[in-house]
Amino acid sequence: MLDSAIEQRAAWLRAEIERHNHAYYVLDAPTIPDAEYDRLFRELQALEAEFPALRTPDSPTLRVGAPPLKEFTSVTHGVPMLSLNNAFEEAEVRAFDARVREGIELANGEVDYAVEPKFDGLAISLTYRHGLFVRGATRGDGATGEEVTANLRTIRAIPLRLAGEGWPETLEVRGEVLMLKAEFERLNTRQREKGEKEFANPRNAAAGSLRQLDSRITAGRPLTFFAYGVGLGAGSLKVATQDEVMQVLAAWGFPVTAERRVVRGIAGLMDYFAEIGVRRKSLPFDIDGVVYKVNRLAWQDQLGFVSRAPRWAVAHKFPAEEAITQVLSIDVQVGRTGAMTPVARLQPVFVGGVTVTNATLHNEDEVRRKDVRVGDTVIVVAVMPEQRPMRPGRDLFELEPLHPPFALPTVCPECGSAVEKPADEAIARCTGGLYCPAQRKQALWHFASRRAMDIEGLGDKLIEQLVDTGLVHSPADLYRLDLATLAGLERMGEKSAQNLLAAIEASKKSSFARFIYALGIRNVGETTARDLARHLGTLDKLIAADEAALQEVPEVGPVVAASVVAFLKEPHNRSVIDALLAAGVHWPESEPEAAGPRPLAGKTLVLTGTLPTLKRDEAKALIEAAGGKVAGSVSKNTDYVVAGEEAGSKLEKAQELGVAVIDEGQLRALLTEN
Ligand code: 5U1
Repeated sequence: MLDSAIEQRAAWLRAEIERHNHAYYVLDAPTIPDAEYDRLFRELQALEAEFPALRTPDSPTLRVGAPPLKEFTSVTHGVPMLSLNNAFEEAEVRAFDARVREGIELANGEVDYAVEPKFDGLAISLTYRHGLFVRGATRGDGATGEEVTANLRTIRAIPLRLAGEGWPETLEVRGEVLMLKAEFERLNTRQREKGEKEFANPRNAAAGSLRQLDSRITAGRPLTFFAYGVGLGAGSLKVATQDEVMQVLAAWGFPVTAERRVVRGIAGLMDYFAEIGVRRKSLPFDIDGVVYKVNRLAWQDQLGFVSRAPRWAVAHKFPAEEAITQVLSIDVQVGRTGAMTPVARLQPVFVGGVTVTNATLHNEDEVRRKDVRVGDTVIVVAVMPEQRPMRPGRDLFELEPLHPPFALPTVCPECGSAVEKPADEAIARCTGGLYCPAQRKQALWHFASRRAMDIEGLGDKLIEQLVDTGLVHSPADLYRLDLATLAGLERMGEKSAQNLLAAIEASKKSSFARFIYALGIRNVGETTARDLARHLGTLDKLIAADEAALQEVPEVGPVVAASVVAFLKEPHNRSVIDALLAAGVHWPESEPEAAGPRPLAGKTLVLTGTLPTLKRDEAKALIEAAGGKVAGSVSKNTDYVVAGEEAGSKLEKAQELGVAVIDEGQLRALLTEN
């Protein structure tokens, strides 16, 4: 049994500590010296340690964090958390105000708006039952978020028990968790001193702190909170305006910003925007705009929502920050599929809360269009050609640019293979698919996949290990792995290693079609690989085929033909193919498809509408067996359009281009010609 004097003392300590927390963290007006606060806190901790039954869910000692969670659980918000529509220009704010006035049918007069800064933090929802904080969650997708109660308990600005009276049985309070700029600087100094990673900006620091499974870490981070609205329970507040909602929240112990106001009409909104814009830098927290809300709650109800955003509120955002810097070099990055992306390396510049050192330039055409060059001065990356470094030209009176226009390299910077850029594509690619280190993991994954060489047990994680440890550079290296090496890998037992070796061995016996597919040639899927295998029969013939010969294969057009030729022309790929054959990869020899009469050889046909007796697949198979090709669309290269019932735009296109249109009977006649 607990002594009631001890219970009373614990209750008094809880109330006293929380009173000081509120004074310090919410009102920013400390009432006792830190040492005295610490003494009260330690006394309560000692009492709770001795008499665990004293621990109540609103005890301030819980603010030091709890043992780590395994994972966050997801929770459904009682009322969805809304998002805000954005306005960037005055015209958009005017349009918002006009929609509001139209929605509430206010022909004359102006609307009062409750306005406040738009905090650059993380939106959260706090649930109180009978005045006690019971659950806190992140916004998530608005309908469900992650439960972060233990972490939110550590934030001293969040009341664990509501002050005042008149709160609904269940209350959801919405607001933003953030880190004050000064606290952020102090935290980064501490991180630096401890040799730990610094945070890029207060928002990242707040997000990283809130998403900790170990709330003891969150407890050590200086987070704060501002309330700005009510979810569940809003209906039972006895108030008529947004401004009164904020006053009620403040009375219940929540921090609300002192920067909020009620303003009238467009002029009021624009004045407030200008005022906060001027004071933005000196505010203690980061903001990315201001929020305008129709003040009268009855009008808010009348206006309602469109999808997830209220019609009665809008975020007026500040323009994105800009900074001027210099292009130091333009490098080329090779992606997993061989796509080459030019990237500008910049003189590091701090903008929008992060240090920018690189900027993607998307593709070569984009670089040319913007004419970005080394040495150029850029606003993050809008080019300022007038400041381009120049040197005297041949003609003494003219200057010429110091650096030439950007051009992609003709060979891949990662592996030295040739670069291919189809005329009608924006993206250039490295052709060394089997060999290029940038494409290695993707190439191996594809090579081993079920429809390719079907190496069971060779998944993403293992490929990652094999490549990262330098054991495998190309698919041919797979066939050199031995039991001791594999069994020595992390998370790989002897039995799994044996199974994998058996699967690699079994994959040596393949088919020509699978082998072609496994090479991962761009634009060559499983069906095309089968067509190529069927029509060419041998690897030698495939390698010897030029683009024209390849286009003889049904379904193979100029794009596929060019990809195949580029891939097989690349010596690096050829050596990997040779190594695969030398390792024992093989398939039954077959002759190219028996040569019967081929009345449609070299002809391209397009099928449209419903034919009287032949299904689409049957017609296609008959045409291909007769040596013809079936294309998906009509062009001037089409020889015949085979039209059935309800033929559509393809028929019109054929007539427009003067392509011969035939019916099923005429098709059958063509098929039997010799
Ligand atoms: N300051 C503030 N930020 N903010 C964000 N108020 C505010 N209100 C919001 C959101 C999403 O939503 C209400 C309009 C529901």
